[in-house]
Amino acid sequence: MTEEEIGTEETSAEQRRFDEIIAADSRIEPRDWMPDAYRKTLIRQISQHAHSEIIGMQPEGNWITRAPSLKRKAILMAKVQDEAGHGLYLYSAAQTLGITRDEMTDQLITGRARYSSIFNYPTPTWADMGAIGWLVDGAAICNQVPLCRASYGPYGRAMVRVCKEESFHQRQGFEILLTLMQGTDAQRRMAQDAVNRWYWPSLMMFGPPDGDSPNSAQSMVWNIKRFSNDELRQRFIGMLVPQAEVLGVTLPDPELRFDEEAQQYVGGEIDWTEFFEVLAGRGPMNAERVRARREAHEDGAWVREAAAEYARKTTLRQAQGSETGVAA
Ligand code: FAQ
Repeated sequence: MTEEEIGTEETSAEQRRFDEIIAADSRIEPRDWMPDAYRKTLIRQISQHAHSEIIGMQPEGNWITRAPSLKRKAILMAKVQDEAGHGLYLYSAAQTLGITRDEMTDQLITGRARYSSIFNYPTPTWADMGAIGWLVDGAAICNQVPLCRASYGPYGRAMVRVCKEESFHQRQGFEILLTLMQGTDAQRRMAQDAVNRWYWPSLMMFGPPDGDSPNSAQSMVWNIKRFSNDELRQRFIGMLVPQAEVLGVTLPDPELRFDEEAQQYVGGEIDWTEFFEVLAGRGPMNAERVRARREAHEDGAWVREAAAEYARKTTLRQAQGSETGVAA
């Protein structure tokens, strides 16, 4: 047997082992062999997800200094910090696949990386904090609960904690809207206006319709995605309708109705032109979001340099200590 033939045989044995793990609905771990395309898809999805969490701090960060009370401010700060934490778990999960944090950051701040379309919309009023929590975190939970069972171990495990925190985020958003809806006419109008602006973009978070989703089929074979974009979007609409009734807000879709035959709510057509415009970088806030992230990265250069220097000195001290037998 030639060296090449041995190589092919080994690869197919590895491929068989990989296929068995997937077929058994078990988990692939960082040191396991995996096909290049699987690795690439995970790096793509997990890094985009991490970027979304980090860019997603900006729309709400905008209101931390203007939250209407100390209690609201404390809650909002905790939420935005949670999103930073989610970004960090996800960057770490992506790093286990062989991409560095520097590479991912560079892709983001040079505008080459995707992040969720939803974060390219402005937050002009306090009610936007309610609408983001209720709709954006609500959509995030709906999409991410099935990801807790993703076949790649570090991703699935990160999702478990992320989902627990997202459910607190969703409830705090619902409660902001409920308080506004029980307030003055002006507050009710402000809440309804925010729901009107965030409803359609939140449906777009689930990605393009199934027929235009090039990655779904393969990701479902690999047990990364468990449901299609349209299935999850449909589930989300079904969750929203009774919650909107409790809130007293109207979902801004005049065609929304309950289909007796399908036993589910069916909505009007989504404006996919808007979605693809945002993906192409032409949403209302795309340029501003990337600019703010780039500036924050540049402003933080001294922290990274100081940490690297501290690590260098610590390692040096430890090495000197072990040479002289003195603990560092
Ligand atoms: N925005 O073939 P598919 C959060 C891209 S939640 C931008 O269907 P796939 C919490 C897609 O990347 C938000 N791009 O792709 C929070 C692909 O582009 P590519 C983040 C989108 O991967 C709340 C192309 O379109 N959540 O952050 C979008 O199978 C409040 C074709 O699409 C996640 O990332 C979009 N909406 O399915 C934080 C969840 N949709 O790479 C702060 C994990 C699609 O081929 C405050 N991700 N694209 O050039 C996923 O579940 C999947 O990646 C999907 C897309 C469902 C998003």
